[in-house]
Amino acid sequence: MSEAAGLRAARIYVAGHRGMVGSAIVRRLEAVGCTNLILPAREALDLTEHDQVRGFFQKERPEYVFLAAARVGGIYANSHYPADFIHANLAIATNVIQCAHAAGTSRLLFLGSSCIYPRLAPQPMPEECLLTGPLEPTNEPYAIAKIAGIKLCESFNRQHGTDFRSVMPTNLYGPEDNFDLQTSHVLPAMLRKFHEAKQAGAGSVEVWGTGTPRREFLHVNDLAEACLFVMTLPRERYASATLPTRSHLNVGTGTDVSIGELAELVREVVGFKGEIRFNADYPDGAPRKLLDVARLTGLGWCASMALKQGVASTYAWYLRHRA
Ligand code: GFB
Repeated sequence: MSEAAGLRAARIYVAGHRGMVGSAIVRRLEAVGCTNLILPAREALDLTEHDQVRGFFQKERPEYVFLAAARVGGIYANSHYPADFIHANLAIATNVIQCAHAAGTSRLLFLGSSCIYPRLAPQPMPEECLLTGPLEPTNEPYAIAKIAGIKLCESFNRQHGTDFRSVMPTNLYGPEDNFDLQTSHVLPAMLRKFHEAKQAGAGSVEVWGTGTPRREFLHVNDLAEACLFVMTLPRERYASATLPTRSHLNVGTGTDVSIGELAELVREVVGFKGEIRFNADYPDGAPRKLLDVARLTGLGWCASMALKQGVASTYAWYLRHRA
């Protein structure tokens, strides 16, 4: 059976299936003909509770697991709730990975984040610069939990011969994103701020920081496609593509923009005519985060959604569902 046919026939659990990333993975799985999806109600399973997770895995015995569940947020949320970020993400990773192994899951894909790399990593950041320098302080607790997730997968593979893989996505955006101005990431925050300023006839919009940090933005539908691509790579192919560590693969677009350029783009898409004001009292965070995506492109996958098109379609989604 081909890898794709194997996935279609399998019992698949998408952890975090109600979030932006998990719901995009579910849409993609359904689009390629996967019908055997295990999607428990949020109230029925708390992934930070080991006994609940063990009971769920023993009962459902998923063959494939996409581990997209996480406590996530932007620079403000990461800085203000560090205990929640490290605790919830460590608990989710240890519970799901250990219980998947105990229940005989054949393949698992753990989703991390580009903030696992050192604050001053070489740009673009290759997979092998993991653990080569200090992390960005605004999200160190979250990054440590994500690094632990990678190392859990790597260690279970080494000790138990499992086939647990990891992908590190760059900054994501798209439908089902969080548009709360305190806890969201920059792109949904800007869509909402510019939209509300336009509606109110305001003269300016405040953007946090200096506008000089650079970020790479990947549409969540592209990420979902990449996740299925990596999940269905033959085992030896994944192993050789991730040498020497055999630990993880970056997922990004290969291009970045400054926060100032992003603000201009969002202003244009929303149609706001006023000014952009940068407030340097807010932190900038990492000066630049651009992933080196050579390994994934070498395997045959690259992102297809242009940033302007992705921002426009996300704005349309926001208008329909959240405005
Ligand atoms: O998206 P963001 O919160 O996360 O911020 P990070 C990116 C940049 O946008 C920072 C600026 O320089 C912010 O100061 N920014 C400007 C804004 N205006 C706004 C705004 O209204 N809201 C927000 N949120 N930012 C996160 C990490 O870092 O990235 C997480 O904290 C995770 O751990 C995530 O890795 C992908 O890119 O700085």
